[in-house]
Amino acid sequence: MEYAGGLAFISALWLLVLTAKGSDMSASEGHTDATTEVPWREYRENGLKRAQALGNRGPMRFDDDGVLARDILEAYRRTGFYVFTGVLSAAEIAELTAEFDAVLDNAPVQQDGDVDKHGRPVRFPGYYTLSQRDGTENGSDEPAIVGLVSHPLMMMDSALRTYGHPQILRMVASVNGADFVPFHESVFHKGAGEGPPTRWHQDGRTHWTDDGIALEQADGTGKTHGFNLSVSWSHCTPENCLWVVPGSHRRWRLANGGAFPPITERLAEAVPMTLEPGECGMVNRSSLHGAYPNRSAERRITMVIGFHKRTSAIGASTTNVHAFPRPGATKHITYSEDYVLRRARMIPLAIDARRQHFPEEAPYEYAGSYIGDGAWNEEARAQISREGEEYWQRDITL
Ligand SMILES: O=C(O)CCC(=O)C(=O)O
Repeated sequence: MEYAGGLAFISALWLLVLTAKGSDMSASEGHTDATTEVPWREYRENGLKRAQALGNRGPMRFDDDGVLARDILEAYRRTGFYVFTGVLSAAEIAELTAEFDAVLDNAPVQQDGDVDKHGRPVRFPGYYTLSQRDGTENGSDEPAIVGLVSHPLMMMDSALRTYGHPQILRMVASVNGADFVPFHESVFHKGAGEGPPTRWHQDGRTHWTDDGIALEQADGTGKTHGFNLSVSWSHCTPENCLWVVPGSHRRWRLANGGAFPPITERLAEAVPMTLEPGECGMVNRSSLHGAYPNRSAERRITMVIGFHKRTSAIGASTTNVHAFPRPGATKHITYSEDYVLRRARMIPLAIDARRQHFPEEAPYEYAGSYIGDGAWNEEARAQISREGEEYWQRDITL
């Protein structure tokens, strides 16, 4: 998940917004793309077939020692992504959707505005990424389209609780080690008929050799860029979902002056990562991925959360594009232990928030260390959202 317009690397979402109106590509039945001249229907069916053959989809299964089944880890490491089915309950999805719809209803009418379409003050004015509707001018009264909401853990208790989901965190520990640490969180909203594309990109920018070979080894050891977990609250179809190029996480396309293809190009080797509500798509941040503009009748909502190996984060020097209210800014940074452990506090806070809401569920026991109090209460809520000290100020781009 990469949005900000960095120097060598321009963000997915930022460009997504910038290219949304300029793109003439439509992921709709019968359309023929100018670049590939493959009819959408054929491209979609081929993609679905190839996705099904990858063997990287199914429920979370754990061995007796609590580690994710070996064949799941193998398939994730081979293909660079994995779809977990049946993770969130319908009741949890309903809570997420209701809270998110309230966040959308309170969106600013224009980027940088602080009033919503009802004339009410926006609660979190700096956190929305908007694009203009086709055919409207900047500054028109027509509300702009919300493409992304950044830092949902601060605005939606349901999102915080999902972040503390015990199955998800057990899975994360299997991939990143028991002392895993956070990355960043946001909600992608691809509105029906008007969802902007996400351009083809690889997120990882830090742990490559000079020639663009992944420091992450085939068996998952070595420094990694972590993964983005798209937690789906909607039907993610080939028309509106993320597409991934299997196996592309081993080599960085920007190395040696390389470039990413434009999203107007239908990559023959890409496959759609379709998701039903409650399913989760884990994508290695080094995988090449993107989404075509959503011209379908169904909106797509995915909350992207992510985690890193602690050893890949502490001491890493890189360009951070996530520790800002919304995409668009960058800063050079070396992550200290203090920075990382303060951010890691969001994990026990989320677990505690979830324990209070779902008392009958066995909570995850986080084995990593963190700085701060892990009890979720009104004081903690105030601390993580205090202006200038918000928890996301320590997001960890790698
Ligand atoms: O879901 C999308 O369209 C973009 C998500 C993304 O770029 C990511 O997960 O890295």
